[in-house]
Amino acid sequence: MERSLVLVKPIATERGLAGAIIGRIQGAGLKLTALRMLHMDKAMAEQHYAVHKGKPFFNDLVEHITSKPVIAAVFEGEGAIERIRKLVGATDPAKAEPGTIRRDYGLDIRRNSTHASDSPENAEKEIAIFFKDKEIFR
Ligand code: FUP
Repeated sequence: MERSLVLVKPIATERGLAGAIIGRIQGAGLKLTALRMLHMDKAMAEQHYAVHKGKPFFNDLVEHITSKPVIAAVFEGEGAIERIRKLVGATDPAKAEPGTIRRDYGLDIRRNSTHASDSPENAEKEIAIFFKDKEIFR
């Protein structure tokens, strides 16, 4: 079974969209196995976005993700990563397909409402940043 880490970013948590975003993923048949609301600090954000360190948008990205609380979730299912990435849509909401989460709820490329893991390796790394093993259920 594959696992994916999903973050409802500050802009979407603040706008009351967490239920809708999590509901879409559950509605597509993925199993919710962990959930928490937290305010990420800078160290946590830099760890989560480590692959983007040094890129021009890195500081703004860290600033947004630490600006207000996020909701972190683990979903499990066959092919979970690709299925969730499809539901979430392209990074830039303006380029995301109609009916995707980012197209419907994102404001711009940085405030695109939702993060979803892009590979099994990254998913496991990201899940470990947010959850202890005993906090994930099956
Ligand atoms: P994604 O995997 O779709 O979340 O996209 P990336 O890993 O390429 O980017 C991670 C985050 O960086 C995105 F959610 C938004 C932000 N970003 C920018 O702010 N500007 C860019 O040009 C690219 C990404």
